[in-house]
Amino acid sequence: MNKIYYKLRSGLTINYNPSEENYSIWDSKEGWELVVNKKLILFMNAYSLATTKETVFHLLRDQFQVDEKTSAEVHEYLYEQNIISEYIPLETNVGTGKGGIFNTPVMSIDQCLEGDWCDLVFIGMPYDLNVTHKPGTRLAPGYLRRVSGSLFQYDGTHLKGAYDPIEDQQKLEGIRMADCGDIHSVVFSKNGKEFDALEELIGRVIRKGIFPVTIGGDHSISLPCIKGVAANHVKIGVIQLDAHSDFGMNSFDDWRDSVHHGNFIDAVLPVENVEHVIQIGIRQLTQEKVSHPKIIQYPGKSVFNHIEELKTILRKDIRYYLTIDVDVLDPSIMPATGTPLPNGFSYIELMNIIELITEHVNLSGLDVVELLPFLERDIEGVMVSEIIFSVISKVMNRKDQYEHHIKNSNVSTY
Ligand SMILES: [Mn+2]
Repeated sequence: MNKIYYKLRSGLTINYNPSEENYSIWDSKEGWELVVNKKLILFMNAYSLATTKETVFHLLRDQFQVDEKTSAEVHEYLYEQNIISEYIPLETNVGTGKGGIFNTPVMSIDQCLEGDWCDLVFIGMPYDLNVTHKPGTRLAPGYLRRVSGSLFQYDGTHLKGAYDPIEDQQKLEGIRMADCGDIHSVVFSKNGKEFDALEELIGRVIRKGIFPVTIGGDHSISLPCIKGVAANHVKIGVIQLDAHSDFGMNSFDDWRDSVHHGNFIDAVLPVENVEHVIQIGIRQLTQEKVSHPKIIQYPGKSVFNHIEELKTILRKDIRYYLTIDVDVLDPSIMPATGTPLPNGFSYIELMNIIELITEHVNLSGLDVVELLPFLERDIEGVMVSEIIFSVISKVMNRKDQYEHHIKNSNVSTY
């Protein structure tokens, strides 16, 4: 039979009141306070590490001659008062749930960050207030959670990953993943606190050495992602696969008033430690030519004529963030997007670029944006799932190297 473990709840504060000669326990989260005697505090201490009821009884019997009946009563009391709660050790907890991207377990971000078991998290950002044309990308995270399982089913118990018959290779073997759900709000506000929440979340994930995969949402959600990644590295580069440059040579007084999905790069460029933004696939018509010292652009499919040049531009000594706007693909294969443009990448062209990028740089994060799903059909969702699978399996393949950098750089990786 499985043992049941209990553990002291986190966030409790103990105060000694000298005048009353008693103690009080205060829960800062829920706001209650409970006056208790010293003996109960000693009882509570016994649960500071996850333990069983029986272990606590044996401990306290030897120390304070507590009998079994009293021990059981006090245990019940602590449990009813919500001072101790059941504890499920992570090793058995991870992987039992389902419902996330690739059927990964859905769990809180605190669970993802506890210990060092987690390699990769999916984050949903169902935000499309910043579209200039057609909303609906907010539905993409939920849609991908439903559809992605038909491409790959994560098995958190055996961690076998998946066998790819084309490359004759086992992928994502031993990699632990979770889905920490959506950044949520009853009502989203334009460039509001949900952006701050996403930025902070990405920062926490990065500092833990976990690879974040954010599912948009419109393209403006890349701004908080990039800021969160940039804040935790000395320098980063951004690689943007997109039909549109999302850049207009604007300087914003307040980005919160002005940023939308067609200009968010204007807010990325001033981020000091963003070394450069490499734009691939751009084919949108603009009023006039615009350029910026930090932007390196390979319009349309021109990148394929400049592969060697690109390899020399991609730096080995900095980290990169990859943002994939699905409209980089040709609308004949990817019509599920808000602002499609003809003559985009074929699927294999996109895969070739992804291969080149993942081989030549160290990625610190990925987002996939602008997927505006036709909810009644799965094909575009499966395609985007395969794009995500392709990037993460290549990045995780290099995980040893990745961890090496984290360990040797004290939080801030180069
Ligand atoms: Mn875009």
